[in-house]
Amino acid sequence: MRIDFVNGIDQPSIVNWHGLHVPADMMGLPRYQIMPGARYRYEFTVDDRAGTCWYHAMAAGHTPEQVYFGLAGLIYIHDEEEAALSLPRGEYDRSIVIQDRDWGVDNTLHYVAGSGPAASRVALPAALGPSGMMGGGMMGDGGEGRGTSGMMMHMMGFFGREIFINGRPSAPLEVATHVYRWRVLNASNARTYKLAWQDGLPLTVIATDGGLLARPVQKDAVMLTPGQRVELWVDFSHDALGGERILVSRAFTGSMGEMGRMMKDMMGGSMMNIPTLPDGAEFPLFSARVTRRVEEHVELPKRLSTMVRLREQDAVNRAHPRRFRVTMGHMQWGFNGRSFEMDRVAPDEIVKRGTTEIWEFENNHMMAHAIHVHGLQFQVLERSGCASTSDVADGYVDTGWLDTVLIMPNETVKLILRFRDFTGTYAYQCHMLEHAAAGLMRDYRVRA
Ligand SMILES: [Cu+2]
Repeated sequence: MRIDFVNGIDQPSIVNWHGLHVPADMMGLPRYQIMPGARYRYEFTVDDRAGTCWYHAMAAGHTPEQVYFGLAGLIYIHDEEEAALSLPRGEYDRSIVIQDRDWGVDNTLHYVAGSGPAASRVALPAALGPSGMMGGGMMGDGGEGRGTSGMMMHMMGFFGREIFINGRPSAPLEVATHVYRWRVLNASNARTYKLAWQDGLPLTVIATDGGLLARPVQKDAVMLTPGQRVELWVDFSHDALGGERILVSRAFTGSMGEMGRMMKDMMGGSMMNIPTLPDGAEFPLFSARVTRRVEEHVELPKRLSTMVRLREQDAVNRAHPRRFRVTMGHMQWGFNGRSFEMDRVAPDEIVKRGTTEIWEFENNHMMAHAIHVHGLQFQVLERSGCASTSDVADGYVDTGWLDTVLIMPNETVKLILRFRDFTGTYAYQCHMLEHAAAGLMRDYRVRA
């Protein structure tokens, strides 16, 4: 690929290729961000499996708002293994990008930013004022325009009241009596979805972040956290003309946890930035309406791809997995107590090229996180903690290649990763974009 990125906005920016395995200086990390009017040339070879990746803007301090206002899109990768399958193609291969948004009073998109002109200025309830729990030292570092509302959003993430599909609010999807391949991306800033059909029929999953599964799996619901993709096999071929099916996000517990409830109680739940559509609520996403009859049948393949499982015994650190604990201090998120620093890698964030490692991410916090490792696809070895018995665990699709993984409160997930070939400095982060902007992002280095 050769891509020239020209920065036509009035902020620094760069484009991150989410999920692609490319050299570190082609990843589009904040240290490569360019100024307004400048140009960055990407040149890399795509050697990933077939699948659905995406790209989005990154910029120190500006990632959440740039993605929110639209700087994101999908990348489809095809290969021969996929081409040999009879999967739905052309108009039957569709992208479904899910995002939550808020309208401002002037009917434009509204984002309660942590800084800049869009920052909301709301009155501080006494409990949250300078002497309250969110006050004190935390208010000092914000600079112009940063209010409590912005600070809280940094910690919790943005949760919009309205669901947009492919950039449009409440637009029904018109379908034919045919089988579809739906490539579903959660491009929301912070909201996790529990995808399910309203009528209770199971979903047929054929792919995750890193491409096709070995074989299709049926799920009553699928958890999709920010940054993740899932591909669904959706069969409308026996549906009646005029019929309608509704995809919903089912209720789930534990994501916002105590923190969300506490803040909601304090602020009455009605103010800007306190979600009126809480994370984990049940709500419809969109409806698919059958408007056209076609006679063509496509059979669901029994086998989809060759899934190479990475083996725990091949990991160089199998006796002592690398541990990353999500931490919080001084209104900053962090991994092991360290927040994002441009161009800084700690000694325990350096791995060796050509090795396989086990990384354990531990979340003892009251909020869920979306752990994303840049530059590769990994696999889940195991999970432990309370979420493994909750109403969320059934919705994990942990059998495929992933680049982003949901960890619920009090959950630990053990990942296996292979650092194949490129050396250089990559990143790992929470893909709840406000969390990353508030520190939950670090670099890791692959050395020769
Ligand atoms: Cu997070």
